[in-house]
Amino acid sequence: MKFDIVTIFPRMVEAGLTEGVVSRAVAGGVLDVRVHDLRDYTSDRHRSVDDMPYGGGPGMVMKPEPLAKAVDAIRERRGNPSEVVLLSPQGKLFTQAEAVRLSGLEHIVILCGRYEGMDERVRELVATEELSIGDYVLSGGELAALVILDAVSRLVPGVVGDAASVEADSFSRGLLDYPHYTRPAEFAGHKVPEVLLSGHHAEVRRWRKRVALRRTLERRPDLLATATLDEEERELLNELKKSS
Ligand code: JF5
Repeated sequence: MKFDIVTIFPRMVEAGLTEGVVSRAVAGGVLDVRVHDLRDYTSDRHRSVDDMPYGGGPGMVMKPEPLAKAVDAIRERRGNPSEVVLLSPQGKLFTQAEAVRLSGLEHIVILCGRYEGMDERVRELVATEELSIGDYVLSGGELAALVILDAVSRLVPGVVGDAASVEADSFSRGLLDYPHYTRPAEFAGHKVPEVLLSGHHAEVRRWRKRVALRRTLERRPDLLATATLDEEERELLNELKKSS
């Protein structure tokens, strides 16, 4: 899968590509990631990427021309992308379902914003969609681009070694994860739940389901509306709702 990331801080994005599963997938050729310096697509002496807002107001706005030129150059050198994603707090929320959708595409361009925002014509003419990674303000889209790259990449076959661990991930199941334990069996007075040491596999599965459901009910009840529950999980959830 191909990714092209356009930014005024290429080293910030590259720094996020030097460790972990994504970096190994890039090294192994499963992912093809290029980072582009937006200033390479400016045409003035100062390599300006921003300018004052029409109508006044605080801060600066990203100019449309360098972003349009950068995407044109990517098209010529790397082929026609499946999507051109603009990252901003105004975008549609990026969820695991969105990560699954994007992981099925061949080539994604990501545009990182900075300053107070982008000229609206970038949305109209350059981007094909606008995504937000959550309801908070970042200083720029670079960290959001790394978040999207990571979440999408781990769904691409061959990026995460163990496919079962991708499948088991919290949001793939639509519920929060159950608690995990490893040795020692007691740490600072806190014991590992007895059932996990018992060797009763059916009991372990049932306990994990119950605790995952209880956590989801307490912390993220919104997830229960869309989660697909099996028979046993529906029963456990009804019991939990009665006792709470
Ligand atoms: C950005 C102008 C983009 O702050 C964000 C963001 C928050 N959630 N998802 C993305 O993007 C950076 C800053 C300023 C445009």
